[in-house]
Amino acid sequence: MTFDLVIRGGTVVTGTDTVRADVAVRDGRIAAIGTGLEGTRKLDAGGLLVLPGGVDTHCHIEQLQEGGGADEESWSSGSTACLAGGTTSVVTFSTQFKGHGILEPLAEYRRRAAKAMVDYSFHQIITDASDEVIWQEIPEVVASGVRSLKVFLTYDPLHLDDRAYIRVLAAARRAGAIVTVHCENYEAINWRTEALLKAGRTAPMYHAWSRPKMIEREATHRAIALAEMVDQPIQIFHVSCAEVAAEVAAAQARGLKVWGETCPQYFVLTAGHMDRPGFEGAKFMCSPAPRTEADQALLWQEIRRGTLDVVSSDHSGWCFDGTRGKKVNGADANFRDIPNGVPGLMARLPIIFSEGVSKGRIDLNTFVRITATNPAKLFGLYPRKGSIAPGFDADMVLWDPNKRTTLTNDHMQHVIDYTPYEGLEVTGWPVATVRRGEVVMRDGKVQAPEGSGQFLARGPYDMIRPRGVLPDGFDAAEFA
Ligand code: DUC
Ligand code: ZN
Ligand code: ZN
Repeated sequence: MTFDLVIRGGTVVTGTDTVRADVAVRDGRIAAIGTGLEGTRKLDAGGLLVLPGGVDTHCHIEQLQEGGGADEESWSSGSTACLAGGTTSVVTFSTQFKGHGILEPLAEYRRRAAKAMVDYSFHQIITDASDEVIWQEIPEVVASGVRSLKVFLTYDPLHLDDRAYIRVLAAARRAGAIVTVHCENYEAINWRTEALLKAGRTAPMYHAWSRPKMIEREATHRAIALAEMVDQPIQIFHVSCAEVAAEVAAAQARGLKVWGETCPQYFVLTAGHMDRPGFEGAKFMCSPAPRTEADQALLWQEIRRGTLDVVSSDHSGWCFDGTRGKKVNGADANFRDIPNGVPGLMARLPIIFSEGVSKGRIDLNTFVRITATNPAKLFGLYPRKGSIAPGFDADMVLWDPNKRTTLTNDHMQHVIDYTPYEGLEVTGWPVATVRRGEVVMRDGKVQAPEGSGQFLARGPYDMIRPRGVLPDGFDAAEFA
C-alpha cells in the first residue's frame, strides 16, 4: 500500500513513547507508523527527531485594539513565525471592548484569520460581563466552537472585579467552556504603581517592582477559590514562579480541575533584563514580570512535577521602534505607559527544547507533552492535534537535537523588530515542518499559501466537565 508522504528513518517522539519508525501520511492525516513504508513523496528524517507539530494555546495575533486597528503581528507574519519554529496550531484571542458585545469582534477575528497558514482557534476574552453577553452571547460563541473564555483580573480597561469574574465562571459552566485567567491583583498593582511614579521610579525595571510575586499569588488563590465555589474548570495563565505554582498544586491535590501554564520568558529572562540602560529594558517587559534565576530553577521543578503542564508563548506583537509598539507613548515613557508583552512564536520550541531537554532538565516525552499534547488535550483539540498516531492530523516537526544556533531576530520571522532572546545559544532546531501532510517549512524557508490554515471548532469534551462538587450541593450557576 502506498501513501502520499512517508517520513523515513526518524525517531518518532510522542508524549509517552520514543521509537525509530517511518510515519506515513494519507489525505493530510497520519495513516501508519512502521518500517519500510512507501509513499509517493519521501522526507528523509535520518538522524532527526519527528515530533508532533507544536500547539501554542496562548498567543496574541492581530488582536484588535480599542482605538482601532490591530496588533502589528498579522496572521500572515504570525503564521510564518509559527511554522518556522515548528508550531502548527494556535489558540489566539478574540477580545471584547467594554460596552460592546462579543459577536461582532469574533466575526472580525474570523475574517482576519482567514489568511492564516497555521490551524487556529480563539479564546473569547470577556471584559464586560453584561447580562446580554453572559446569558445570550457566551452560549452562542461557545456553540460555534470557541470553547474557552479568557478573563483578566488586572489591566485597565480589561480587568474584571470578583463579581464579574464569578458571572463569567457561571456562564462558562452553563455553556461547557474552560476559563483561562490572568492572575494579578489589580488594586495592589495600581497602589504600588502610584507610589513608584510619585517617587520618581519610572524606568522599565520598576514594572517588576509594581507587581511582586505575592500579588500574582493572591490573585491565583482567589481565582481558584472562586472557581471551586462555582465548580468551574480553569487554567491559570503564565505562572511566573513556584509560589504561584504552589497554589495550583494545592488545588490539584484537592482534586480540582485547575491547570497551570507557563512561558519560555520565565525560564530565560529575569527582572534584571528590564534594568538595561535607557529604554532597552522595555524589550523584556511582560506581565507577570520575569523573576530571578532562582525562580527559574524552581519553575523547572514544577514542570517535572506536572503542576505546570503547558508551555505557551504569550507572544505579543509590539515592535520596539516605531510609533505603535513599545514606544507608543514615547521613548521615555514611564513603565505604566509601555505596552506589556514579548514576542515568542518561533522561539518557544527551541528555547524549551534547549533549556529543558538539551540541558537535562526534562526528557523528550515531557517536552512533547508540555508543548503539544497537553495543550491540545486541555483545549479540546485532541485527538486531532498534539500527537503522532493513526488518525491524527499529519502535523509534525523534524527536529535536529544537536544543532547549535545563536538566536537572532532574523530567525524569528515575525513582524516584530526585535527578540528578547537575541544572542541566546540554543541546542536543538526545527529543520522541517509538516502541516496536514504538506511540507510548509524547510531549513527556515516557509512556504504555505495564505489562507491554508483551518479554523479548529472545538466541541464538548470530558476533561473540562465540572466535577459536580458544589458548596451545599446548590448549583447557583443555574440561577445567576
Ligand atoms: N501579558 C499578558 O497578560 N498579555 C499579553 C502580554 C503580557 O505581558
Ligand atoms: Zn495575561
Ligand atoms: Zn497573553
